[in-house]
Amino acid sequence: MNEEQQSLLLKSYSRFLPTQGVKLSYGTAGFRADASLLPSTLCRVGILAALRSLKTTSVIGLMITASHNKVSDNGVKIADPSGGMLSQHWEPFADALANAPSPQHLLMLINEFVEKEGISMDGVRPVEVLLGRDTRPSGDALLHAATLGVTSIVGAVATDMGILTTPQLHWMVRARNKGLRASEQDYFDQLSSSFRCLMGLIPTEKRKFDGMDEKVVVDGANGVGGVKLKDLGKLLNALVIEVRNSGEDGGVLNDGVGADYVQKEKVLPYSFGSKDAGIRCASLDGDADRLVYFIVPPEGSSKIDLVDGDKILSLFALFIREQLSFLNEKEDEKNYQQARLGVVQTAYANGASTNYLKQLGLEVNFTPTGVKYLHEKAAEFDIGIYFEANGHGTVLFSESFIGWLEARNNEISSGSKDSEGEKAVMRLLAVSKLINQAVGDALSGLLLVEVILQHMGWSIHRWNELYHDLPSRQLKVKVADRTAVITTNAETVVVSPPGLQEAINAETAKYPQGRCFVRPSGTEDVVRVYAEASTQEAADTLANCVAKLVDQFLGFNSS
Ligand code: G16
Repeated sequence: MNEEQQSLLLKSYSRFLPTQGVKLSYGTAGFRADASLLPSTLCRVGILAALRSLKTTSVIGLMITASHNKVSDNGVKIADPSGGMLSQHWEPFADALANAPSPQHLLMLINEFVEKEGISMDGVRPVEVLLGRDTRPSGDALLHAATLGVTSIVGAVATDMGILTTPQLHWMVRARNKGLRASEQDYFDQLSSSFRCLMGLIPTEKRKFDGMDEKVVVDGANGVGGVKLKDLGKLLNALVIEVRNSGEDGGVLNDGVGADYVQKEKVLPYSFGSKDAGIRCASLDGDADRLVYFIVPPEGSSKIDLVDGDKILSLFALFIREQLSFLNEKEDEKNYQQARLGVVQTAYANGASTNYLKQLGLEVNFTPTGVKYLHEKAAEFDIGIYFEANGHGTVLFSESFIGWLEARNNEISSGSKDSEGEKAVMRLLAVSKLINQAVGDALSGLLLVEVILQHMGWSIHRWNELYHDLPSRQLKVKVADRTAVITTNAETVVVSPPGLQEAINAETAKYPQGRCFVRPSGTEDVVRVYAEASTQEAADTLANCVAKLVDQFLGFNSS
């Protein structure tokens, strides 16, 4: 590293000093903490993003958001050249860099890492990092810190893309690296044109059907997603989107609103009530990478019928399976193609959803929580659908399958478009453009749900009846040190502290259809408890008993 480079790094170190006594770790989706603790972290993540850009000779993304966390928190997610999450083998470096206690330490870490990775810091290669932020008030200051970090690598350019949803930024990074147009307008154009294409392929007899409302009412979590959805909605026909909790009327981000609240608490978000009974409702999270639907019950109850990520996955799987079945009809030779379809879930997936997917004959895979794991697994298939129950997920198409669809679609464009095989080709290609290939995206997910419901001729009630969820309960437990919980088998088994898993097993065995696991959150300072059983009362009791066990083993008074 030359002198100019060293002095730039030292300058940025001294500009944003780390908070004494605070150790941050790269969690489920990057760093997350109270915003006041983060300027030095953002500056260092800026350095890391620029180094990643140097290493990959590609554009990298840096998104300033704390997603579903409270408004006073903030955080950062990093988008790799593919638009997916930062490669996991860089996470330890991110941890070390964020916690480097002195300027010498910072320089030493960078020197060692750069050498290990074979990164040449000659200042002649183009380095660009796209920066986005959500609507949090701390976003501006943290953007400044991140920009300083990026530009403390000689020759690096930090491009401010403005206030965006997380999936928009990931989409832009992917598009830029593919040499495609990558503005927000391009994103909206791609989503709206593929939506129109899919709507146009719906048989006319299915266009009007029982119980289907043209309107979907969406809770925007008082975050960035609501306003963006309004903009997108203006480009759509045949669908009316009413956005509430857009944050424009002073509501607080994620406070009694948003997908995380709706999914975990299973209650109505603010501004929804009995007037909405029976209507199709949906909720986005704070940075619009999660989506859940819900049905408002008749008057007198704040409880909802939740149509969660598992049901979205099931709906997508049904539709894609149907299209693939058209391609498997041997007599339609030109459109004959066998593609491997796989689905990916986590331990939070309701047991009833997994049974349902298996009954459909689908290959169901499990990974730990975190889209970085699910995404990686789903990418092994020609079409991989992944969803967390919390509504984070997407549908991935392999390059080779897209290549086949495109080639076949070009032939079809100049010929007939009558057979179901031909329509399946056009539909699948449009789905691959509509649904975000980089990361889970509530906006594109919502449009795909809406199109499929219309294609099936289904109301939200019909969709919700695909299977009946087993009653479940999720709780959070504050403990002295959540990192003391170590799990295995896709987070279903605790290996440390010793004895905790045995105690959970003994408790779970008391309940018919009981299932329970605990894991440390990677976004909040809590241990999460998930319990499932044959009745709601049993699921609640099981969750509460296991929460007490966690407290006994790990609470502030445990020895
Ligand atoms: C992030 C991750 C998700 C994960 C969620 C909760 O979502 O992207 O994959 O499910 O955190 O993680 P944990 O249970 O470890 O706190 P988001 O929407 O908050 O960025």
